[in-house]
Amino acid sequence: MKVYFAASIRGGRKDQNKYHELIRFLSSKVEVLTEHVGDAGIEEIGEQDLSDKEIYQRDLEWLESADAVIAEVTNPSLGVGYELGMAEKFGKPILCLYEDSNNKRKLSAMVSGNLKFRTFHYHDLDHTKEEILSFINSLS
Ligand code: 6K6
Repeated sequence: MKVYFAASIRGGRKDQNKYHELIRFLSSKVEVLTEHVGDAGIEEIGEQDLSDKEIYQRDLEWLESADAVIAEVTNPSLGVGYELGMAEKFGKPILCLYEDSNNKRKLSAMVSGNLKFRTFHYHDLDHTKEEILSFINSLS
C-alpha cells in the first residue's frame, strides 16, 4: 500500500518532529511516498535539484498514484489544503490528524466540515499511531 503523507512545509515547520515520528511509524507498515516531508533539513535543502514546477508535478503524480492520503493539519498550510482538495477529487481515502492540545486556533471548517474526510483530534502521538493503524487496516 502506498500512502501520501501531507504536512506543512512553507506553512511553517514547528511540528516537524511530530511529522518525522509519524512518518517513521507509518513507514514500518506501508510505503510512504513523501518521507521527505518529515526531514529536518527540507527547508534548507529545499529539494535544491527541483524547481517549484517540478515539485508540484511530481507531488501531484504521487498523490494520484497513492492508495490513501494522511495529512497532519494542525499547522495551516496552503499546500496541504490544496492536496486535500485534489485527493478528494481523485477519490482517495483521507485521514486528517489535528492536535487539540493548547491549540487556540480551530481547525478549518473546510476540513472538519467535510464528511468525506476521516478527521482525528489527538492529544498524544501514541493514540494517533493507533488511529493510523485503524485507518490503514480499514482499507485492506
Ligand atoms: C522546502 C522548502 C522550500 O522548498 C522546499 C521543497 N518543497 C517541497 N518539496 C516537497 N513537497 C512539497 C514542497 N513544497 C510543498 N510540498 C507539498 O505540499 C508537500 O507534499 C506538503 O504536503 C505540502 C506542503 O505545502 P506548503 O504550502 O506548506 O509548503
